[in-house]
Amino acid sequence: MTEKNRAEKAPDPAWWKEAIIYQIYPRSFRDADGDGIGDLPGILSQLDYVQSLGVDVIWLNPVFASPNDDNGYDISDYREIMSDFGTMADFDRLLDAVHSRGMRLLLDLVANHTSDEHPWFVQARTSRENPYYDYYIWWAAEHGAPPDRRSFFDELGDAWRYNPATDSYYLHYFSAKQPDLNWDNPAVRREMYGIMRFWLDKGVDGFRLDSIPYISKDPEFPDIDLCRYPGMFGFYSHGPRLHEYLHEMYREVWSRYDCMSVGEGSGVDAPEVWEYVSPERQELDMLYGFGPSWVRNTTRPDSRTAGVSYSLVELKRMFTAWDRGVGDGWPTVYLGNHDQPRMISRFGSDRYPWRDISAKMLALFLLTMRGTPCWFAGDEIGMANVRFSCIDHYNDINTRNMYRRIEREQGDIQAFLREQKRTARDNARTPFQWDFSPCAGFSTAVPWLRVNPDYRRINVAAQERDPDSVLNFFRRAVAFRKANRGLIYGNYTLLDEKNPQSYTYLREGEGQRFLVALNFSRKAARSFPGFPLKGAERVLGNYPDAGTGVDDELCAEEEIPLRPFEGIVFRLG
Ligand code: TEU
Repeated sequence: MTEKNRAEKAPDPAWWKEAIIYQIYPRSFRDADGDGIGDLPGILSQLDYVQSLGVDVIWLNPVFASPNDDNGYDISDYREIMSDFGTMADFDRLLDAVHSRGMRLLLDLVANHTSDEHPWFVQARTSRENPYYDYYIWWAAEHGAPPDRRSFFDELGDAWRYNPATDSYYLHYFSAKQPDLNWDNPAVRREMYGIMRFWLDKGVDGFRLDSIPYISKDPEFPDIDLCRYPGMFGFYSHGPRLHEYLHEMYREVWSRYDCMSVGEGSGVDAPEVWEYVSPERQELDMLYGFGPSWVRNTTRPDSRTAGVSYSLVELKRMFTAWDRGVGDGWPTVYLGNHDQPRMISRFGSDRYPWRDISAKMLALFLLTMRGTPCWFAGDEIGMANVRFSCIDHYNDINTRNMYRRIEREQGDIQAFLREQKRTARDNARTPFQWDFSPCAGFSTAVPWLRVNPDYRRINVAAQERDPDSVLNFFRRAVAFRKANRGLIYGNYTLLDEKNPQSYTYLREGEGQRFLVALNFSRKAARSFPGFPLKGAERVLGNYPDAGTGVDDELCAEEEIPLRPFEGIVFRLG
């Protein structure tokens, strides 16, 4: 099938295309047993709230047994629940309760690496003759120094760690406590498919697949072309047997269940996404890219006067390229998760007077785009970056190890701490803000990570009482998406590629036509869709006076005036 044909085929309906995914970081959602750490009974106790949002699928960050070097992304037993979070009985209760409310549950599976405390690795590292040795990736010391490979979290940046008992180095793309599995070993693949089936047999509805593009490694360990792959990480997602393994996974697991799979597309560029998600290739249902984080970290604002602190033109280009890149597959959209700072601090403004209005505008964006929205818990009340000022307040291994490295290299620690206020992952991991009580109603004990002090203003209890709150607007926008299939299955067309302040697009399909105009800046803007809006009806907007109905004055014009962070959805005649 050509790229053009792929893009033109109408999408087949599927429940996961119509779903809104609500991502819960279990450690931070709700602590039921008073140890300062969120847990499964805590999530269970708040399911009415989750259901009241109108979302359908809950994605839980890893809940498996783990020594928590990387908060559950280092698994020591794939068939057990992390003791901090509860027991298997708690999990079963949660799964039942989610299902009885008509929602579904996704688990987050880490298949690229295990914990170094996983029994496989404990065995593997004892001797080269151990049957588990080949479950991991090694470089024998007699071959000299291992080839240069970078690690995300290692204090020295090195992805190899020497293991005296075997006189060899093991590979770890993440921390030294997260050794990479050897997917070329068929026994490893069988184990992983067995684990997936174990949870699907229990009734879970699918998986988010962590770091999935990294699973295949070139056993020759060639030199990396750093011009093509600056930072090396893009190279990691282009292993020679990756698609063979994903197809095998489909055959062995996904094809046997009514489930969904969404991969973390780290290192994957838009033109390649279809290779993962095109239905005819039988690999994954969806993949989410890293575009939003690149945009924020690497690009300059389009214009100093635009009132946007990053390049909106680049953000639009990125979302549009991803939409096109999936071909006849299906996109996902998101602006924040547990690895990114809070979306409002990054793409809106968490400062007075823009906070609520920009949080609502970003909700309107994600809920009117084509693709399954992945919504990160807390964004529906406009939770913002905590901006810790001292290293002791951080928990994240990424921040702490980078700090140590800069300290060792006698780099600029203060500059690093300033930068972490904007970019650190812990910004998104602070406890969920339920109410006005100490610790924001998250826990009765000292929480594992400090609560954002703004909980005294920003919390669920306050927003439940206010019909104009971000929370209640989020609910309305969710209901609006659900009620209009054109917003789910309709095509997406970008209309104002070059405008540095506004993001305007058409959604057309299922007999409906919507025009969405969003001002991403803190200044008044004008959006030019390129045609007169005659007969257009305002159906949803984030300003309290936006109202609904046909706006004759506006509709005669070819431009839409937008107030700061204003977002409007029009139904076109
Ligand atoms: O992240 C994978 C990843 O590619 C990293 O770039 C990640 O974005 C990290 O935040 C870099 O700063 C996944 C998980 O989402 C992340 O939480 C885990 O730490 C990581 O895998 C290791 O399992």
